[in-house]
Amino acid sequence: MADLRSTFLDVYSKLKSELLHDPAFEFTDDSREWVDRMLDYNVPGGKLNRGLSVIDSYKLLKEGKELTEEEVFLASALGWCIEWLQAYFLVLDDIMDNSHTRRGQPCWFRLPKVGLIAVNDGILLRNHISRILKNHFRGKPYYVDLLDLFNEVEFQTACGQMIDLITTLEGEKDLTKYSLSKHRRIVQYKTAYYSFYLPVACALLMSGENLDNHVDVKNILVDMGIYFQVQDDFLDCFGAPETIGKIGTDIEDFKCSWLVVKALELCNEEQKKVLYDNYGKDNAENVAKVKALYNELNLKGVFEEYESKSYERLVGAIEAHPSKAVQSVLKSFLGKIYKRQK
Ligand code: GPP
Ligand code: MG
Ligand code: MG
Ligand code: MG
Repeated sequence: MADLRSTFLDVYSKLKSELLHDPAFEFTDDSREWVDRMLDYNVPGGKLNRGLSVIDSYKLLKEGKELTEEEVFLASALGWCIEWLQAYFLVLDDIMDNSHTRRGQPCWFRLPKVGLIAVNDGILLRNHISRILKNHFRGKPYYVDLLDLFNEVEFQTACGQMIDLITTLEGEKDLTKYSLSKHRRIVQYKTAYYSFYLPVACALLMSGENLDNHVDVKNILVDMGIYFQVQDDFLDCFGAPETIGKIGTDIEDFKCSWLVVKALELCNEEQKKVLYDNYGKDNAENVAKVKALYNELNLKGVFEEYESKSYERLVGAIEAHPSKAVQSVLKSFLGKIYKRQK
C-alpha cells in the first residue's frame, strides 16, 4: 500500500512536469513557478482516496492479473485527473463557502498573494485535466468516452453546487424548505458522482467496458456517495478540525446540511425557534446555540444509527451484484469510508 502510494506520487511529479513544459504556452520563470506552487498547494495534499481507488478498482476488475507498467501509469494518470478535478472544485468551493482552512492549511484564496487569482487557478486546474487526457489517452479507443465522462460528471457537480448555494440565498433564509429529499438531491449531484461513480467509471472504461451496461454499479456508488456526504456534514460540526483539516462553516452558511434537516425533524416548537433564530448567522454565539441544540437532540446518536443502517443497506446491495470482481471493487470503497473520522 505504501508502495502504491509512492508510485502514485511519482506519477504526480511526472504529470506536473509535463504541464509545466506544455508546448501550447510559452512559460516564463514567474508563470511556471506560480503553477508549480499552485499545484503543490492544492492537488496532492488530500487523502488521495479518489485517485488511488482508480488503480485499486482497475486491479480488482483484472481479477488478480499482474498489471503492466503502462497500465499502472494510465490508471494512476486517471486517478490524478480526479484529484485535479477535486482540487479545482475545492479551490472554488472554499471561496463560495467563505471557508478558512483546508487540509490543515489556509484555503488557497486566503493567501495574501493569491486572493481571487484563485478563480483563474481553478479554471487552470480544470484545463489541466484535458491536457493530461490528451497527452496520455488520445490514441485509446475509450478516449471519447473518457472526455464525455469527465464532462458529464463536472456538469452534474456544478448543478449540485448550484442548488447547494441557491438554497442559502440571503433574504430568503427559510428553514421550512429544508427536507431530507432536498438534501439528498443536493448531495447526490454535488458529491456522489465525482467522488464515487467517477473513479470506478474510469477503471471500467480502461478495462474496455461500456458504461451503459453498469447502471446498477452506478446506483450503488451514488448511494454510497450520499452516505459519504452525510458523514461530511456530520464532521463539519462534530469532527475535530485537526483531524479533518478544515473548520466547519455549514451553520454560519445556512447550509442544507443533514444535521439541520434531522434537527428540524426531531425538534419541538421551542427548539425550532432556537434554530430559526440562530441558524445561518456568522457569529460564534449563534453557532454555539445551534450546536448545543444538536447535542440536546442527540444528533451524534442519530447519525450513528444512520451510519450502521446505511452500511447494512449498502452491503446488501453489493452482495446482490452478480459479479464477484465488481463486488470487491464496491466493498473496498465502502471499507475505506465506513466510520471515517476524516
Ligand atoms: C462538497 O461540499 C462539494 C464540492 C466540493 C463540490 C464543489 C463543486 C463546484 C462546482 C465548485 P462541501 O462544501 O460540503 O465540502 P467541504 O466540506 O469539503 O467544504
Ligand atoms: Mg460547499
Ligand atoms: Mg465547502
Ligand atoms: Mg462540508
